[in-house]
Order: sequence, then C-alpha cells, then structure tokens
Amino acid sequence: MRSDEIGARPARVIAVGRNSAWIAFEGSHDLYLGVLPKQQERMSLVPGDLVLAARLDDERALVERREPRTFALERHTGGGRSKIMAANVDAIAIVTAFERPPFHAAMVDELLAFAEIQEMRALLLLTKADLADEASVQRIPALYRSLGYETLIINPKALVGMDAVDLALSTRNTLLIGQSGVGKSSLFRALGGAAVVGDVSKTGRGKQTTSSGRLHHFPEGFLIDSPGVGDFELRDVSPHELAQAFVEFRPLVSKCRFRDCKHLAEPNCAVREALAAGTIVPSRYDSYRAIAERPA
Ligand SMILES: Nc1nc2c(ncn2[C@@H]2O[C@H](COP(=O)(O)OP(=O)(O)OP(=O)(O)O)[C@@H](O)[C@H]2O)c(=O)[nH]1
Ligand SMILES: [Mg+2]
Ligand SMILES: [Zn+2]
Repeated sequence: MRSDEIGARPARVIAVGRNSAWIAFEGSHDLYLGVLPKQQERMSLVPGDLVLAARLDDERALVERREPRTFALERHTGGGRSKIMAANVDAIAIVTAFERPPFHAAMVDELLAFAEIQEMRALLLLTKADLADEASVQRIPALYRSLGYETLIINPKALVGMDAVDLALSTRNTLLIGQSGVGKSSLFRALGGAAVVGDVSKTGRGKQTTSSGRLHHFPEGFLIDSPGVGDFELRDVSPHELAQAFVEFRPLVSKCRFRDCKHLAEPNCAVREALAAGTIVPSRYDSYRAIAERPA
C-alpha cells in the first residue's frame, strides 16, 4: 500500500470548477480543494460524486479515485450536447415559476416524463405566486396534484413554505432543476446551502446566475443546486416508453385500435378521445406531441 493511501477516506464532491473540485470528508462540512493525481487528471467529477481522498494539508486533499455512481443525471439539449449534472441523486425537484419567467409546461412535462422513465421521485416546486394571477395559482398545482405529483407552492424570497419543502427534501438526495431565474439558488440558500466564492457569476445586468452545481448536506441526504437549464430533451425513448411516461396516458394506451399507436393521427386512439372528452388536459397532450414528433 502506498503511504498516501493509508489516510484515504470517503468524501463527497460539493462543487466543481473548470479544473478543480471541492470536497468534504464524510461527517464534516470543511471544504478541501481536491487535487487529482497526474494519471487521473481527466477523471471527471460532478456534485454528488463519492470519492476516496487523503488530506494533503489544511486546504487540499488528493483524490485517489471516484466510487461507482449509483445514478448520473445526464442532460441532453436541443443542440445535441450532453452534460452530467449530478451523481448519486434519487430525486429531482423541478423548480418553476408561475411568472418571470412564465410557466413553461413543455419543460415541466418533459422533466416529469424523464423522472418516470428513470423511476426517480419527482417533486414540483412552484415559485413567484406573488407575481401571478389567481387563476394560474389555482389551476397549475391542481393539475399536477391530480396526476399524483407532490406539488408545493413556495416563495424562497419571502421564505414562505420553507418548512414543507425542508420536510419533503431533507431525507433524499435531490437535484434542483429548472430554468434560470426561477428561484433555485434562493431556495438552496434558504435551506442552509452556502454560496461558495466562484459559484455565482454576475452578469451584465447584475443578476446572480449559478454557473456550476453546488451541494448542501442535510443530516440525512443532500441537495444540489444547478445552473438554469434553457432546454432539456429526453433521448433514446421508444414511443411505448414515452406514452407510459405521461402517467394519465397509461390506462388508455391498451385501448387504442392499433397496438403501435403513437397517439398522434391514428384513428380510434383512446388518448386522443380522452383529449377530446376533456379528461386529458390539452397542455399535457401538447407536451407529449412535441416530444413524439421531434426528429430523432
Ligand atoms: N417575487 C418573487 N421573487 C422570487 C421568488 N423566488 C425567487 N425570487 C427572486 O427571483 C430571482 C432569481 O432567483 P434565483 O434563486 O437566483 O434563481 P435561480 O433559479 O437560481 O437562477 P439561475 O441560477 O440563473 O438558474 C431572485 O431575485 C429571487 O429573489 C418568489 O417566490 N417571488
Ligand atoms: Mg441559481
Ligand atoms: Zn393512441
């Protein structure tokens, strides 16, 4: 055994910069700058990764290896790029505003479908009710609750709903995901997460935008803040899987006339009949259709 392996202990990756990673040893909140050995310089780390590391001094630790990931959340964009956002998470909290930016049903529904396909727990956290009209504040949460999704209305700026969201998140390993400006970092800080130097960049308009992920430990579980996603695309999903990922379509698909019905233009389609009858909400069907019709 090499001498530097003697002191190697498990540590969690808290934040990642361009060529660096901050880690915290299990049971401690002190941050160390992770140093990668020469032969491992290309080892990629993301928040949530578990590593084995040895303290070098008060500020630095040598990262010897990364433990296998139980789950890596990979994001695909319309531009054909992909990026691993977080490792070892078991839930996603989709953060979305009623207004500023306006509610984006297509993105919420695609993220919910993604969680269904990955068999992950998904929560919906709705912000900025104070800027929205009463009708939306009634309608949107009612829709998602009727589909069975845990949905909370919160205001991380005014600290409204923080106990409920703490209860919902604090025993899980959760990634906060959503568009820029919806309140992810405000929520992350309200739940005790720290903004580390270099973690936020000021844009020209003086707006603070998260430029890399950052992890906060709860006594059990953790929470990862992430940069806003402009778009998010499901990949490599069969038509059958996609229809199953829209939970209200599930009991209907076996009733379509054609077994390989894609629920787009086929006759005697139970999904489109439900849409016409009003039991499937148009915005949900539109979200489904946008994904189903997207060129592969
Ligand atoms: N009025 C109102 N403002 C809110 C609410 N939640 C967050 N904000 C404000 O929205 C702005 C953006 O919040 P952030 O927490 O930085 O948003 P973010 O999702 O982290 O954005 P990115 O890091 O760019 O992805 C801040 O000025 C917050 O104070 C809310 O419920 N109501
Ligand atoms: Mg942010
Ligand atoms: Zn059909």
